Amino acid sequence: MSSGRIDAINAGDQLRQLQLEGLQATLNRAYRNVSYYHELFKKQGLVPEDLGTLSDLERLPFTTKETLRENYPYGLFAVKLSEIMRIHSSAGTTGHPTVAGFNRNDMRHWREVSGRVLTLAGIGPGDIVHIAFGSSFFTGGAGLHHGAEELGVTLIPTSSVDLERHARMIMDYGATALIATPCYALAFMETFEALGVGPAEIPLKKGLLGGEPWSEDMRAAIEKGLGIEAYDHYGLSEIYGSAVAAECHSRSGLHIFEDQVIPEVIDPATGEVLGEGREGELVLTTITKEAMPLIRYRTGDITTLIEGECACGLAVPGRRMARIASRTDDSIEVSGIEISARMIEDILTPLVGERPRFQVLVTREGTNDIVEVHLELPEGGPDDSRERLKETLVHAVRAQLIDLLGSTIRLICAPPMGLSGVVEHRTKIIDRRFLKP
Ligand code: DLL
Repeated sequence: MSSGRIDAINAGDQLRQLQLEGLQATLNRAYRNVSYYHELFKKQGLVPEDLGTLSDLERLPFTTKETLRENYPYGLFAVKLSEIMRIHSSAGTTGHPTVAGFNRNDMRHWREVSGRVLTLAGIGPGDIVHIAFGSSFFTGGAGLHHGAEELGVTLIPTSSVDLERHARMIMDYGATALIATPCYALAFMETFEALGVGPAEIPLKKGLLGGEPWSEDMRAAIEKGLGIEAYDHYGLSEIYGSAVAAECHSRSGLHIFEDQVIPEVIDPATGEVLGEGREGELVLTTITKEAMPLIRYRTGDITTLIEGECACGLAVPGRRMARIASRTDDSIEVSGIEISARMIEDILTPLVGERPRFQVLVTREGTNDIVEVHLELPEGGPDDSRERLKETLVHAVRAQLIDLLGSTIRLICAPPMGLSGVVEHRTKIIDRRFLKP
């Protein structure tokens, strides 16, 4: 099977057959070679042969970050250590290291799908690609480095040089594509500005940005500031680094590489599998990875599977997903203190009831962080009682957050369903501190 070429696999029956074969091979491999998964099957009273269809996958429990931690570092490897060609690790978004191992076949797949990420963004031979990701332990850099080589672009691997050096290299070598995190792209904008180089003089045409959440506002600012088209791509170290899903020129969701992973979206609270069009936590099962297969791995990332064909018309195997808006463990550092969506929810719930609809917007004025909690007030009730509720809320949010953060806190109450126009997506926490107005 060739997993790299975009035209290799058609959607529909052919893809489902390929997924089923990949799933069965993965389950067998995990059951036979990974004691954690062997015990898990035993506990469920199952053997891999009992799972004969794709929907049977739902009969298996989830693998979580906790599982990775408990089996750190090599407990989930399904091949001998001597067969591992590469070890990568990530501090991830939760601060605990996780390890991923790749054998020769995994490296081949990884190379190919990384090339696909570039192809989807319209980057190919003739382009001069400046990779500003560190390409050591971080899978973003390593994967796209291989992918760029696979495609035969002109590659500039830079890794750890300072921003000014990066900017000068882009100018001197005439780089046409930048690969970086969105925050780094914003920092590039400022560096070019400081050097007195305007967007029209910067040779870059495309930016392939990912590795962290970024908003449409940020995309617009980066496109304007660097004079580029910016594309999103998504992945995680445990599964082919930066090459799990990527945007094409339609930029209407990210194509998930379903010849490599089976995606599910679940309700993070109940584990129930949700259909297309419903927002929840992305769960991935690998179907080609041999060294470290992962079954129903909870990514913690919140997204929606998108129904229907993409307007791009490219035969990318699989469905699309919405850009990652937030994480189940949504949290952010403000004034050195980590605040999470859960923390704000715990303050609001006793006052406005279960599952309050709110968003937290963090901005910066001078050196001061401003935290705005935008909250939809529940429907109904006379006006004066709503006013009283508002006052109580303001008091409670301030009292509990100001002591902690010492920053400026504002509570902004919106009418029911009033939030959608205020902030993009349904992200719970939005960080605009590093975005220039
Ligand atoms: O960040 C892999 C990567 C590198 C992807 C470069 C894309 C570009 P980890 O360090 O293991 O791997 O972090 C994975 O980062 O679960 C998401 O929460 C977040 N993430 C990655 N890409 C995106 C994105 C790499 N495009 C975690 N949008 C994931 C939002 C992203 N979040």
